[in-house]
Amino acid sequence: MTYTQTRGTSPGSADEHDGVDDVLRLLEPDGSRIADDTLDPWVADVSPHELRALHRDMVLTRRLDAEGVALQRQGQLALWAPCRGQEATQVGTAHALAPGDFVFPSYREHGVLLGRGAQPADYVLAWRGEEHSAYDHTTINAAPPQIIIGAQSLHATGWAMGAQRDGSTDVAVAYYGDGATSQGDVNEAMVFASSFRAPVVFVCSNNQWAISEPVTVQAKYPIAGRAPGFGIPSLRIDGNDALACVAAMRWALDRARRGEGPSFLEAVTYRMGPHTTSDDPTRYRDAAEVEEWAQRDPIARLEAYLRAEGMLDDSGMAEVDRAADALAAEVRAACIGATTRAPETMFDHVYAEPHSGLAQQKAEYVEYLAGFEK
Ligand SMILES: Cc1ncc(C[n+]2csc(CCOP(=O)(O)OP(=O)(O)O)c2C)c(N)n1
Ligand SMILES: [Mg+2]
Repeated sequence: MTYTQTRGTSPGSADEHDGVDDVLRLLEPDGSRIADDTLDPWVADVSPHELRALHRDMVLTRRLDAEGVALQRQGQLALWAPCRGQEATQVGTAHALAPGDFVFPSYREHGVLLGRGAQPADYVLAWRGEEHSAYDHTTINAAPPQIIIGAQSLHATGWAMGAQRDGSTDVAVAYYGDGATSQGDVNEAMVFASSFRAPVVFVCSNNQWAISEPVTVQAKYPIAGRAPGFGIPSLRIDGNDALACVAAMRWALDRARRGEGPSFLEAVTYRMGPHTTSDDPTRYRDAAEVEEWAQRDPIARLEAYLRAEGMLDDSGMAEVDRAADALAAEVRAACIGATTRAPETMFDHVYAEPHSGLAQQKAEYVEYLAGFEK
């Protein structure tokens, strides 16, 4: 069996491996371009146009994320899970996908949805409680944001096994966090994916925290290092380097399309904000740590590279900022202008066909609601 064992996967103590610099990268935190034998071949053809698109989508994601937080603070959304700091992982990996691929995101993957072509309402309606699910999955090829930690890894593996049986070259992608790798679901999904050589990519966004638990408590060995034990090759990449994320994802997708089965990416990144709008991270982490990671900002890094290469200037930046503000305004309008449907319509799309049990539940619920009108 062939494993791709890379940096961060050799045996050793936790102390040797919790280093965030033990990763593959193409852009240093200051934006300078470095070579990497594993990643370089996968981005040799990336054009200035694509690089600018990556940067633009990252700026749009950050702006959209800030709008989500603001809408929650103003009482327009029940909850929001901020992705600030994780834009390179999300936008970079999504950028490498083909239209037929299908993503299974967590609740934090706003930049992945942007990459799939989500519409303004798609980001907010579920968080406002207007929809069970956020969007039409067949339009953007994305499953609903998963709240049950790690469950989407099983759904992605099942979808991939279906695609495999259809003889398709489409690939499933499961996005989950560092904390999710401690869940049984994720480990079961990896066993199935490996056993059936399912065309699935596992993208683990190691943002250093699972709510208030630091990754160092639950991972005494690099998370990417676990995958070869399942027979799944892995790469541990700098998740704040958009170019490295594109490269690694292309590597993984290519393996899947060629029938070589699953791959695992550990994208080492940082959750710059709270876990959700219900969380206060100052209770459990130091300001110094947040400040340290601010120096590794994924957007500033790509911006510095593009400016140094003459691919971006002030007027280009101003245009991107205008586009970001326009998206935020559209998201806000979609949120505030949403029509609240009758509560009993929540039964409408649970099953493809109606059945008597569901009809009974709906009738009981309507009767229950009527009790409040007296
Ligand atoms: C099965 C399950 N257990 C517990 C929770 C509560 N919970 C919500 S988010 C979270 C932490 C997840 O951390 P991680 O996988 O690192 O993802 P991140 O939130 O950092 O993106 C937990 C324990 C849940 N939603 N589902
Ligand atoms: Mg996490």
